[in-house]
Amino acid sequence: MTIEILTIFPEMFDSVFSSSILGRARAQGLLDLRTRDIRPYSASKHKNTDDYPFGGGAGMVMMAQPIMDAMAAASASLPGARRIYLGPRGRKLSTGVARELARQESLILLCGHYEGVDQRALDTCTDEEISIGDYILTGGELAAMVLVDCVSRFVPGVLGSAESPEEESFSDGLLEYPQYTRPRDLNGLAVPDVLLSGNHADIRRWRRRESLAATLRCRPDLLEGAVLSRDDQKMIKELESECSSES
Ligand code: 4G3
Repeated sequence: MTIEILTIFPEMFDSVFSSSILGRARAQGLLDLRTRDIRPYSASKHKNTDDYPFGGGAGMVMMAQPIMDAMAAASASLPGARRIYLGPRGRKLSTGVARELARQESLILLCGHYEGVDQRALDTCTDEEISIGDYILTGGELAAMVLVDCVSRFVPGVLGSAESPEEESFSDGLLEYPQYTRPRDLNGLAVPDVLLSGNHADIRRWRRRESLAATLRCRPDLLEGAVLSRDDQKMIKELESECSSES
């Protein structure tokens, strides 16, 4: 999968795209992550990319011209790519949206700054707006990094052959069960016995119960959209009665 990011701060992406799983996936040729600096596309004498808002008011607005020209160059290098603007008005990023975007061959991400972007650039040069959550950032760059990271997990091979994004938190709509590693005894803090029992059916049942318990306790709203078996529903009933009998 190829993702090209249009930004006035391309250097912000260097360490994130070179480290850990994204760095490995790029080295393996599974991901092609590139940035395109918007500033050189500015036709103005001083290569400005922002200007004062028509109608007045505080702050600056990113000019349409440099973005439109940078987008034209990006689209020529990646014909047919889905063009996404990262902004607070967008459709909210979720596991489902990430899974859908990972099926695309290529994406172009536009990062805005200041108080926003001239609406004409958004109207003519982007296909959709996506938000990573209900808060404002100083720029769209961090939002683009979050989207790239989240989408990349669903690109086949990126997590490695043993790991699957479908086994992690949220894929079945539930929160994760607790995990432990060595030592067995950490200054008196023990690991739950069942995990050392070697009984894989018991371990699977314990983990499912812990996932359901964590979801019920921390994010009961998620149970609405979760995929639940008869056994799951029985366990939830048990957990609810245990919970109401606690003080
Ligand atoms: C204001 C994305 C700020 C308007 C970008 C862009 C939050 C998100 C910005 C605008 C951002 C988000 C840049 N802040 N919630 N900052 O995904 O169009």
